[in-house]
Amino acid sequence: MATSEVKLLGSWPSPYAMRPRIALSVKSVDYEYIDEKLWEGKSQLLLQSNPVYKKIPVLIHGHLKPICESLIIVQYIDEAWSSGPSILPSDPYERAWFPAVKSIGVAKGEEAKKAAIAQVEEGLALMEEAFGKCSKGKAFFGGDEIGYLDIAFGSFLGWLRVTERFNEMKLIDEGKTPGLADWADSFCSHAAVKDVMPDTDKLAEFGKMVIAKIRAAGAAAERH
Ligand SMILES: N[C@@H](CCC(=O)N[C@@H](CS)C(=O)NCC(=O)O)C(=O)O
Repeated sequence: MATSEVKLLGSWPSPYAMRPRIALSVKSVDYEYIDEKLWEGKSQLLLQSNPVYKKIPVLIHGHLKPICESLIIVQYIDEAWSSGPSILPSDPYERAWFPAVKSIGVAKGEEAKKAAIAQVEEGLALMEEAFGKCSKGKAFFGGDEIGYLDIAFGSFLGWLRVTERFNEMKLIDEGKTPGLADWADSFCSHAAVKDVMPDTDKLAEFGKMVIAKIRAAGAAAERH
C-alpha cells in the first residue's frame, strides 16, 4: 500500500489519535501522519473530512469515505489489513467490555476531585481483575500481542501520568494494581507504542497551557 493511500489526521497530545496510530503500527501500514494544531485552528482537510464533528482522529484510505471515531478506525484498520496480528478479540463479550475512566482534571473543588479519584480507582481495580482474566499471565490484555483493549485503554496512560503528577499521587500502583503496573510498562515500551506515546513532561506542559486557557475563558465570561 503506497504511503499516500493512507492518511491519518491526528494531534500529538490526543489519546484518541494515538489509538489508530498504534493500530497502524501493529499492522505495519505505511501512512502519512498529519498533525493538527487544534488550539490554533483546524485545517481545511479536517473540516472537509469530518464536517459534522470536526474532530481528530480521521483516517483517509484512498478514495473511500473518511472514517472518524478512534475505536471505529481501529476496528476498520483491523479488518482492512490482514498483515500483522489481529487486534480485536474474537469473543464478543471481550469486545464489549470497556473501562470507564473519568477525568480527574476537570473536577471542580476538592470534594468533586476526591469523588473522581475514587471512581477512577474503582475502575482500575476492576481493570486489574479483568487484566488477570484476559491476559492469562501474558503481557497484554490481548495475550502476547497488543489488542483492542490495550489500545483503547493504553492510549490514556500519558494523561494518566500527567494526572498523577498534577495531583502528586499514584493511580496505577505496584501495590494496588500490580498487573496493570507491569502492563503499563510493557505497553509503553512496545515497538508500536513508544514512538507515538507523548513524553510526560511535554504533555504536562500542554496540560498546564490548556488549564490556563480554560481558567482565562472562565474569568472573561464572569466579567461579562
Ligand atoms: N470520540 C472521539 C473523540 C475524539 C476527540 O475528542 N478529539 C478531540 C481531540 S482529543 C478533537 O478533535 N477536538 C476538537 C474539537 O472538539 O473541536 C474519538 O474517539 O475519536
